[in-house]
Amino acid sequence: MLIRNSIASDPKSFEITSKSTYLNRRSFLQGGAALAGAALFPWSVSAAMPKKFKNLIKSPFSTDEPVNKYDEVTGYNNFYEFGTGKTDPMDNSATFESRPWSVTVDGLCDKPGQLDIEDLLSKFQQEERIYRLRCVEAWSMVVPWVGVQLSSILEKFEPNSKAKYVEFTTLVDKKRFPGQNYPIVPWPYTEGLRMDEAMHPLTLMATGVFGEELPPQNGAPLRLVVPWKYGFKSIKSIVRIRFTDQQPTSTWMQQAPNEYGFYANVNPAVDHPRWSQAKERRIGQFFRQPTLPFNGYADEVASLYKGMDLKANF
Ligand SMILES: Nc1nc2c(c(=O)[nH]1)N[C@H]1C(S)=C(S)[C@@H](COP(=O)(O)O)O[C@H]1N2
Ligand SMILES: [Mo]
Repeated sequence: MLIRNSIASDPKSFEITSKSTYLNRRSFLQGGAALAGAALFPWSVSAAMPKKFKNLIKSPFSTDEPVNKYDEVTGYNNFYEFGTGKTDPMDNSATFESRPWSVTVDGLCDKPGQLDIEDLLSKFQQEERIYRLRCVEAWSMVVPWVGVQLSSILEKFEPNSKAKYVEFTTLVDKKRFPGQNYPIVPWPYTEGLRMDEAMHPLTLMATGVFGEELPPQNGAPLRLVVPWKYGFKSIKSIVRIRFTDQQPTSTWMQQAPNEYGFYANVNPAVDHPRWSQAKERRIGQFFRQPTLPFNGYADEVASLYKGMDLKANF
């Protein structure tokens, strides 16, 4: 995601250049931090070890394209609560505490309540789903997410027939999210889905990546993954889910309504006002490749938008 006034005539080449430098810096920092930790605080090393999932089932929805490297998925991120640079989320999130954590689920439903992260991890089947993540900035990655089908979470709260949309909200905490001390975007970060999009079997509430619980930079302890939409729909570190009859106004619609619409379906045929959407650069590859309609999930989701003008509803 780019802010309106940033210099972005060619976001792709800009990003590729910055990538190799940050990856080198990353290995250096990792080595140094691990050494210091081991010598001074032997216990803190094991405390920081991410938890591995047991009994993961593999999803039939997974793509068989090669998965991006761990350092790419966790070191090249958009998470403005930690800063706007691609390495800021990794660099500024090491001490982020994602426990305890609970999500308020309310609005137009018969059983409003709380979703506790420990319950989500222990009482719901965790699946590994390898999905493409396609950022509106024209880069993409293939990510082995772990998570729970969103519909199986939402139905426990019994949304009623008035619920037409679901709104998601990220935590506000200026201490834990240093970026929130600056008016980068209007806080809290918010997103929304139509009810049928939220209940679609492809929509995942991610709890992990690479078989381990999510690191903070990828949205710990839970973040949305909507594989046929641009990455910005996949809101991180969620604290509230609200059923509503009004179309939610997402953060990016507030920030730049002419650039970022509510639907945000990956659409190579509709240009972003400042660049073409027709191609993408898979992080780690040199040549650009064509972007697929609905990010390659047209067979599964195109019917949700039958009869809609996708140029107007971008
Ligand atoms: N709360 C919050 N969620 C967010 C963002 C953000 O800045 N804040 N950035 C979005 C954007 S633009 C993208 S491309 C994806 C990136 O997810 P990743 O860093 O796990 O690849 O997160 C999305 N979710
Ligand atoms: Mo993005």
